[in-house]
Amino acid sequence: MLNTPSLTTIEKFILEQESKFPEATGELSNLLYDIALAAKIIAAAIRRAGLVDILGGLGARNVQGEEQQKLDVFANETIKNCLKHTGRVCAMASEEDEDIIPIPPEYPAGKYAVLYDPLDGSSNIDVNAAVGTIFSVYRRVSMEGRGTVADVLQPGCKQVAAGYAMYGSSTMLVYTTGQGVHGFTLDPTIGEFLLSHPRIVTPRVGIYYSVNESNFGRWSKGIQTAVRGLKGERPDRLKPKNSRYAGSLVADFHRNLIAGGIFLYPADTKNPQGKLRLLYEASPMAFLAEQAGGSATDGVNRILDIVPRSLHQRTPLVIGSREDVGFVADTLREVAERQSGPIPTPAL
Ligand code: AFP
Repeated sequence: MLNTPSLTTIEKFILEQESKFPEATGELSNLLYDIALAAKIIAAAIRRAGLVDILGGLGARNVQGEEQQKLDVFANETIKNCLKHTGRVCAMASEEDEDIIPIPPEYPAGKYAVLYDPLDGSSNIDVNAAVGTIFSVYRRVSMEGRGTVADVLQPGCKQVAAGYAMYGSSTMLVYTTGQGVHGFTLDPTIGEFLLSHPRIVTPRVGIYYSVNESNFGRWSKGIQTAVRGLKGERPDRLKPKNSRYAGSLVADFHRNLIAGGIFLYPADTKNPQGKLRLLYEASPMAFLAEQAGGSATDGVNRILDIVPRSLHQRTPLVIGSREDVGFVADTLREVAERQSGPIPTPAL
């Protein structure tokens, strides 16, 4: 007779976590399953992406005669379709949509607001490299009815859950509800996310630094000095690190989370506010980083304390192993002080 292995599915794990909070209604748990389902559907589409040239490219029609969608459009629609009818969500916001996404009038509105980047790093699709979906969940602040912009414009410290799906050599779902960070790997043979990385703790000091160094000439003096330090110019303060940059935040963040490291996307003369989006990229990753023992800053402020003013606001981002992020923040302050006098130390 075959033995049934004792596997922890994402459902079992979320239920066990929920049972620690007697007041929990199960709505957040169900919302996380909804997101996990969307991730499975997106993962299945990405697995077939390389076949597009064989089966028909963009603008081609599939066997039902429907036009094939670009994968980022597909991912965006998939998440909307997995969440809009559930009665758990009052509003959504997506990196792909200019405005807040209302819940259609035929469906009930719920108590959570969900923000997401449906396919982060999508330029990687063309070269068969890892991409991801990032999500962030807030409790609504409006009292009733359809959600409003105020429900999605909240500082990261108000998140009740955040995470990402990474579509790499395997598909993973990594999330936090403020009780540590947990990672699940999709077993494609049974279509289930199985607990593979319980309670992820990121090393205090990392071995990698990840930054697009082609921007070096466009950075501030402070960032240039800090990155030189990460490479080994400050052996008194920091062991030299190895460089790794995938150009996909999810892939770079995930590697650094597990192995230890720091990711930077600073402001530069081309992107004076930074390139990454506060609500869809920086805040959810900052929640995960802090829950795993790391930290995240825009160089001066803790990312989770930044109060957003607009849906697509950008921010510089320095995120990862706590001591490495501290090194960069210290260096930025030292260089700024040399240029203009003493600056108060921010809390990280
Ligand atoms: P895309 O989704 O447009 O590929 O952007 C990805 C991203 O937002 C983030 O995932 C990467 O870390 C970063 O941009 C890469 O930007 P550079 O190509 O400027 O290095």
